[in-house]
Amino acid sequence: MKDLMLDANFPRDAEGRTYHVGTKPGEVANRIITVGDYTRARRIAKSFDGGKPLFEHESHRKFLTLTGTYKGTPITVVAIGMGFSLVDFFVRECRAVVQGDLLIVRLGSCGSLSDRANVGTVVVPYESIGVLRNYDHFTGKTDTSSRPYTITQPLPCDKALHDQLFSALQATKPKVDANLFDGNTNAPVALDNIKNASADSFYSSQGRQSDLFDDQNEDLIKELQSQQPDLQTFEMETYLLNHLAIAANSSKSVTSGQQGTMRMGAVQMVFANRASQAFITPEQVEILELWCGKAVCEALVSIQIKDDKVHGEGVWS
Ligand code: R1P
Repeated sequence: MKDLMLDANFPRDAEGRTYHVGTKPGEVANRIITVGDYTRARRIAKSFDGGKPLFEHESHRKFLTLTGTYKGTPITVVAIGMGFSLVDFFVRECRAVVQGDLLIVRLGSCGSLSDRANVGTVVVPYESIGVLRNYDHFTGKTDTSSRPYTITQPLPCDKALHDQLFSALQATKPKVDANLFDGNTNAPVALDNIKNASADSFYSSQGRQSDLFDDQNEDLIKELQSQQPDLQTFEMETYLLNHLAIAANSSKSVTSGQQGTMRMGAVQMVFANRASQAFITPEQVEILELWCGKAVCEALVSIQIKDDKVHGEGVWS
């Protein structure tokens, strides 16, 4: 941090830059793609008009924001890192600097639970459940009937975004060398109508086994699959995005009409298959990220939102 922050409740500098993401009004578009890492963010920005962003900012906390236009419409990519707490920083701080409706799509990697979604497959989930470690259970500070993991009810992704994402993926599917995808001439494949689970750990709450910690997760995957038969993917962000959209849309600022709504979608690239132990190659990753980056831009600009007539003043004007 180099600038003086004002307001301890929601810290910003004198120009309105937020404390962690570090952007101010006019630097973030109403259509946002969020990703885990910088390489993916820069690959997506290759689909922007002119092949590059018009604005970029790397914050002291390592959030990377790239804003440009796609077919003339402003669009922003934010690389946030991993997990629920960074999603919370990202969504709340971007909401604070953008007026009007927000469309947010997470383009992330995931693990799959079976051969239905093999490595190299791209999945568009329609809903997500949360799998959360029940901390009190491990310290005995709860009743004896407690479970080591809390499995939430599913929360939906936005239906229109889900459908547009899947059709854009099909429309932009690249022709690839089948040798790069184990001889599968139909690869890479996109699947829709999949259920996702977002976990609060890459390890314990995704059922990975360890002798180094008491995780009590030997039966977790079986339990999840029996409760949620459509469940195919594990990652660490989508559930909280869907939850924050509900929280934002029921807030005073939205119900009073002062602020626009928030809608979430997700595209998940299968990097690992937990059943077969297969893992994606760097060549496959590059193909998927370029393909999905373009498809997500297409889907985002195909959906009309309230602010489309003017786009407001910004780095894109
Ligand atoms: C774990 O390796 C990370 O990869 C997935 C998970 O959700 C988690 O954030 O997403 P990204 O590829 O977007 O980082």
